[in-house]
Amino acid sequence: MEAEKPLRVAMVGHGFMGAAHSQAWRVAPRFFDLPLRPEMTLLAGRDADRTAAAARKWGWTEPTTDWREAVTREDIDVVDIVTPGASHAEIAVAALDAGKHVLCEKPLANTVEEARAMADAAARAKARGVRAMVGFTYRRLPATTHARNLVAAGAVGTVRQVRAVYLQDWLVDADAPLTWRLQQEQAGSGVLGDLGAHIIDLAQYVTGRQLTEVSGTLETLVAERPVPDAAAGAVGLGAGGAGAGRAPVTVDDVALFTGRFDDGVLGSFEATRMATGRKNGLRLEVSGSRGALSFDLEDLNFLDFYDYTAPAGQQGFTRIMVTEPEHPYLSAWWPAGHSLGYEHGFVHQAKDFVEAVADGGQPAPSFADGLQVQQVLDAVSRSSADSSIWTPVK
Ligand code: SOE
Repeated sequence: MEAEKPLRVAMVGHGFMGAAHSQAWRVAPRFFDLPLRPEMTLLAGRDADRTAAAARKWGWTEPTTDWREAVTREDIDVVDIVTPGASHAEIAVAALDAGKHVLCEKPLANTVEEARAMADAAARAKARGVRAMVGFTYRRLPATTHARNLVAAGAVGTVRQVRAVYLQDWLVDADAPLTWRLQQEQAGSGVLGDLGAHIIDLAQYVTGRQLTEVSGTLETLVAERPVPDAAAGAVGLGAGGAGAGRAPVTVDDVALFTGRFDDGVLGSFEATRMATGRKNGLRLEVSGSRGALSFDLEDLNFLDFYDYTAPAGQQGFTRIMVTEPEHPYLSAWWPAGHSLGYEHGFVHQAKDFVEAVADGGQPAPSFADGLQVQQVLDAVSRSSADSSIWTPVK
């Protein structure tokens, strides 16, 4: 039954994440019985024509080139931030201080200081019934929540080790343009914050543990790239215009780090956009005393489980098809075996956010959770700056 009370949303930004969030706001109330009815009221962007086109394409009632409208207008209840990280803090703090609920894409910010300011603003706003959530959507796939539930139920026994990788290859071509994700001032970091943030959050979510110390290496493999003509002016890459040439890459291409969780368990992490042939290869494996769990985002309807307690002749990884109605989120969708996709994590995120806003609960992950991930990212970056972590072979 459709909710009566609207929840009027303004989204700031309209790139790849803008598309994913737009679909989520449109689809969530049609598959879940939500306590509030999301309304796609306002879309804010920098360029008037492109923002108007995006609003028409994705179903937003009104475009604007002034994001502050999202914060000041009385007919807006939620500000959904899908811009590059450089603007997350300014928009989120203004929105929370104005009494708007906020959903903000990952990573929460570009620095720990910005993330802390956002978490503080969220704490102030919470006292007034305003809620904030950071968008780590991979924890909202049925298989990852099922994995978390299995670990918590002791299915793998004592957790011994965690290993997580997030492998993409869209930067293997040295002539791939210098877009905002490759600029320190826009993105805060490279693959560390872009993909590393995902595996940090997911490893912590599935194991129910938090990282307390790390040792890492960041590397830039391609030192300069072509400046995209269209973006040259927009993201401060100089005069822009045709043939603006090449500019230095100011962020990491590869992030490798080890981590120790709060109970001493060790984890290994790799995030790269240079893994030739890997398109969206997030893999998480938890090794325990009684078994193991393995998740592959490129095969996201399945979870592999190994029962170490089974008779020797019956041991082997079992492919659990996580599509049964009793599995997380699935009762709203199709019969068993009909599969979900990348976009469903965003739909589940919108659903969980609306429910938390309606019942006054604390959406997870909170901005405090986002700050903790930012602190892990910052620790990896600081560790990488310390050359003493390398021991010469001799
Ligand atoms: C990077 O290519 C990227 O778009 C990330 O920024 C997203 O967070 C991830 O979901 C897909 O890959």
